[in-house]
Amino acid sequence: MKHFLWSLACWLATSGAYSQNVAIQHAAGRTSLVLDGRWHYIVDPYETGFRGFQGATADETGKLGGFFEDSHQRSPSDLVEYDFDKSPSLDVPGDWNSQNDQLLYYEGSIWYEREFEFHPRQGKRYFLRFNAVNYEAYVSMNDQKLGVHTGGFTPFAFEVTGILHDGMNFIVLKVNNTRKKEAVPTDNFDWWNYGGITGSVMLVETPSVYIRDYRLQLARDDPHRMEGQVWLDGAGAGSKITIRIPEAGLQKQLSADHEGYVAFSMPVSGLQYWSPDHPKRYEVLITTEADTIRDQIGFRTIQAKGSRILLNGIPIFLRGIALHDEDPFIPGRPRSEADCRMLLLWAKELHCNFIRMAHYPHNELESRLADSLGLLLWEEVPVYWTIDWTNGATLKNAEQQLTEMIQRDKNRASVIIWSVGNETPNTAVRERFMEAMADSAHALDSGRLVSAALLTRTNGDSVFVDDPLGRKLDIVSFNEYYGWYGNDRPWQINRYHVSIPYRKPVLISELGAGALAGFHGDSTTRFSEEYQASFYRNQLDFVQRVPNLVGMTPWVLVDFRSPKRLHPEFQDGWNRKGLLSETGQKKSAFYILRDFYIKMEHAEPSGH
Ligand code: GCB
Repeated sequence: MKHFLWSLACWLATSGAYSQNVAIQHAAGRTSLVLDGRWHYIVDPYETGFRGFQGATADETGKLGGFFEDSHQRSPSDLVEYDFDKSPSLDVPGDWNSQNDQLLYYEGSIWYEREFEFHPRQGKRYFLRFNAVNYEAYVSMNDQKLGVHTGGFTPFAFEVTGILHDGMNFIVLKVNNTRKKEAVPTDNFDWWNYGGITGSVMLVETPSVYIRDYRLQLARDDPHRMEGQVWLDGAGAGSKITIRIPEAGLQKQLSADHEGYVAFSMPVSGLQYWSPDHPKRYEVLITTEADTIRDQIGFRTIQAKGSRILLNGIPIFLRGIALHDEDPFIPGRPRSEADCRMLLLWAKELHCNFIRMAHYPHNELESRLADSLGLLLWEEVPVYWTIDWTNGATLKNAEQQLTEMIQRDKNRASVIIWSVGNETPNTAVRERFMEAMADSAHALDSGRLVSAALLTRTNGDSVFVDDPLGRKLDIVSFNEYYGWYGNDRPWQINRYHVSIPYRKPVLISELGAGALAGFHGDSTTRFSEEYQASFYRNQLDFVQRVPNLVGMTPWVLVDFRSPKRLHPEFQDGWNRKGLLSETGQKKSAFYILRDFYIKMEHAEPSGH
């Protein structure tokens, strides 16, 4: 259709301001049009959609999002040499790599387009919200530029009130997943670089004054006090807000300031606390004159005291597992709630009460599922390995991703730890960057614990967990691969002794060995199930000697795709450290860890 042809070209020529990215708390709880389904796409490796036929790219003009201003001469062929209507389509949500064999390794730009009919209602506001797009998204609607979002795993939204037409509408966006040194993550990481619109897309309706965001949690050190904030959008000073938790007999009237903001604190009694054994959630209603939002929220406290972690005041051992956000049966990013549920239920089957969501924010359905299933979570931003430490824009980007993750999941009882990174080498420049990240995490959410997966220092049989970043963390977490990397063998694991100068809770955030499901040998045969089983037996002895250990998240629940795993017989592009294979087959080590966790479960007082 004509307007599609016109949109791409016209977009390039238009300049000027565009909408700001806005947060919408609990978008799924609002009236909305879900725009999931088939979207047309055009693969554009040469950036023709941006540059026109002979023009410069945004990068060449030196402007981030410079395409908005780029009105370089374009050939008339711009207007005829593409056609969304005749182009193939992809499922949204869903990465492109898993939907077309030719796109398996594709890294670059793809244009998406979707047409829909809509009739906006008088007096309402509308927001176009993306759950996640990897990595950069340039979004327009009805030929109007909405904005750019950077970062592949967190939600963003643009207001489209006044841009929406009564009748047919269309969205065009360019998604680019090129790895870059200065990006977060950087250009080298051990997972698949899935590109595309990987989360749901919604057109969300709100009243003109609406509840943009809210936070409700127990005070960190007081289970008898509830604290929170509400942010209204479009409100004048004195706007009335009511918070109700009918089942708990709670009601509070509030009055917003001139910015629509109010913070509150109220005593509570008789609450049933949320815990893995008792994942109790309450219906919470927040009401203003024109708006009501309902959410299901669990209430619990989480504290690091001395060398322990206390859930609702009771010490807890975190029987964890690390997880990538990948459904091995696709294989690709989970697309539905059922995909997400399957992953979490495998962790439950292992008798876990805790999951490390590595190495980036996972599908937003998962923290809600974890709330309902009784799983504690560690959530992380992709500050991984060798980030561009001295680049100010990189730090800004990492902090933005951290902010968006915390904004998204701050009401989830399941989330107890924010991780600011993984295996970042100990140098002065990195220290500055990572300390800033830890400070930001604390400032953004004082009610949760902050950690990072640290590297260790090994000297002979002595292991030191003395990374200076530990000073800034509530939990000192470290990764170790004794018995796998180097010349180590499983039976040598127990020669190591760990020293940690910090008097803080300690968590082993990774330990693991590879095994190809169904490949058998003995405990000396690498990649055999027997090797991995022996590795786990020895590791489980070793970890019990680690001082102040409050939990562990072995690497990893399920084999996952990684282009860095090159062995033709055993790996074929898969990291094989899963306890389950990519076909869901449980390896011997699964049962060893499960039995250990069953023992730990029975030894623990419950946190509720
Ligand atoms: C690590 C990384 C993780 C890798 C893992 C491995 O230390 O944190 O992302 O996948 O090791 O398998 O080597």
